[in-house]
Amino acid sequence: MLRIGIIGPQGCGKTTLLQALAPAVKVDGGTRREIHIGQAKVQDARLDHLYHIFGRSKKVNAIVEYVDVAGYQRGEAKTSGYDPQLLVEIRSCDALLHLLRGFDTPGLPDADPLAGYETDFAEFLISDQIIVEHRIERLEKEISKKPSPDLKREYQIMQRCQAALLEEQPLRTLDFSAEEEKILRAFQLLSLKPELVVINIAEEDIARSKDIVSEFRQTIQHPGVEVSVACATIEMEIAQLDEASAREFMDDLGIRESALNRLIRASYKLLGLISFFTIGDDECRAWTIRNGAIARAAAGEVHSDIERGFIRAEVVHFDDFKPRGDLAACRKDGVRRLEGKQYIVKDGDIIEFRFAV
Ligand SMILES: Nc1nc2c(ncn2[C@@H]2O[C@H](COP(=O)(O)OP(=O)(O)OP(=O)(O)O)[C@@H](O)[C@H]2O)c(=O)[nH]1
Ligand SMILES: [Mg+2]
Repeated sequence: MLRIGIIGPQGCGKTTLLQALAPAVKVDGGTRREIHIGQAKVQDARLDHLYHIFGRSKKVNAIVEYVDVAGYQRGEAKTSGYDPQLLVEIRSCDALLHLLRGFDTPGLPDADPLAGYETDFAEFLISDQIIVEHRIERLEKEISKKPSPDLKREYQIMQRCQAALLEEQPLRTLDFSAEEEKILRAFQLLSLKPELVVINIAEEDIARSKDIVSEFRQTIQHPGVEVSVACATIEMEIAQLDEASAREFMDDLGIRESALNRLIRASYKLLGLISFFTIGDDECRAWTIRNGAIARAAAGEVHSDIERGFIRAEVVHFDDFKPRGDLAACRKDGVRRLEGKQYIVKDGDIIEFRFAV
């Protein structure tokens, strides 16, 4: 399961946001610091439609997993900086939801999300630089002892990284081949991770959301970084209400849509994930795979037996299904067709696997 790390300066609202995103938070004990993990449902109007049309008893949404690696109790965190252990935890995440404090808190400096971002940005670059430099030193030694094409190639990649970092360029802005990316993945470099910046704004700033985002974007123009806003305390309240009360609460505050669904969808995209659907005997279900995955891998998500015994996949895209509303009609019109195991699954495919075990 791919994971998004909720990171950001002390008191920026990480724990509050995680609770809003995924109320059922599991706590991993055992380590020096607690790690909070939450699974958020990915709302998907297409799945809702299928569930409605097919009338199955259960609907199963795709999920995104979030982790609040800081896991401090309130007020326990250090005033600034990320300690080395915390950076190790952040490195193990697949993407980052970088939360910034945009509201004032007694006892903390005035809210300055831009400054907060720049501080973290600099710290992450330095941390990457240290890793890259160590690796370069190490490779130089190894190459001088026993040179090999693999070592030399890695050396070149690391030198490219080093040059970029010295120019204060995050690594995610460089172009790497799939093979180079694979080599780099082992080093878990922070500035290579896709990042979603979320400014946690004060309740009274909700009406100014758009301006706040565009101000931020004007100053910080890092490619590969998305910017968004949310008000974590409000979102937590909305998440705890039933649908009707939530609607009323949002109307009172002049909020059209909860930010959570938007954030979850953005997170999903950030991780490079897409959904395909299955219509089972008793459930309509959305499954998650990486963008670019083949039908056989999709089968493996559902069950390892289906992957092993894969024969064919019968596929129709949701957009072709919707106007017809019936699988047989889709087949008749040729939009529902058989695909082999190498077929590249598209976001929104409705798939029935044929397999033999
Ligand atoms: N006004 C306002 N207060 C917020 C918001 N989000 C969080 N807070 C408050 O800010 C304080 C810190 O929130 P936490 O969620 O504990 O922040 P954190 O990032 O987990 O903090 P550490 O784990 O200590 O780094 C709490 O008192 C929250 O109620 C927000 O959107 N608006
Ligand atoms: Mg916390």
